[in-house]
Amino acid sequence: MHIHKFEKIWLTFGVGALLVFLTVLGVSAFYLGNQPPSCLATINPEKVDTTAPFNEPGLKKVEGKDWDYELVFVAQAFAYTPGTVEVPLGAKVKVIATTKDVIHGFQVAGTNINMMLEPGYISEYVTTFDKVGEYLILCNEYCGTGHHMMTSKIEVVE
Ligand SMILES: [Cu+2]
Repeated sequence: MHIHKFEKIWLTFGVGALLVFLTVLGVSAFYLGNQPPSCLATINPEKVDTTAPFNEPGLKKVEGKDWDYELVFVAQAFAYTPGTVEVPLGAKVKVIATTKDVIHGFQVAGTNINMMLEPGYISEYVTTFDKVGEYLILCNEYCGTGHHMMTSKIEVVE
């Protein structure tokens, strides 16, 4: 079978790109331990209100961990609890969130926090807030008639 020279170059490039991609993915997942924000911790979605830490949503200072604060959010149609939260500037925060009903999004505009909240799963993301300002939290998964009103706010203060 005759394969044209350009065809060969293109095939080599395609297969090479795939191998590079799989190598990067493999190193990231199995060596660096990167995982999706909601793949390990589970929760009974009917008992969110009585399960720690979701029985006390909001910001909490923690000791002896890799982060200084834990910021707990509960999502349900069509709101987040808490509605507004203040975070001190420069704080290393672990955002912990789940949903009580359907799938919701959890995107913090202007940051790289963008998680999907799935019923039965806990989504987590560790970040540092190093700029003062107001950060809008939006739902980016269509969840029903009030979806467009589903917001919350993080205020980073000195
Ligand atoms: Cu929504």
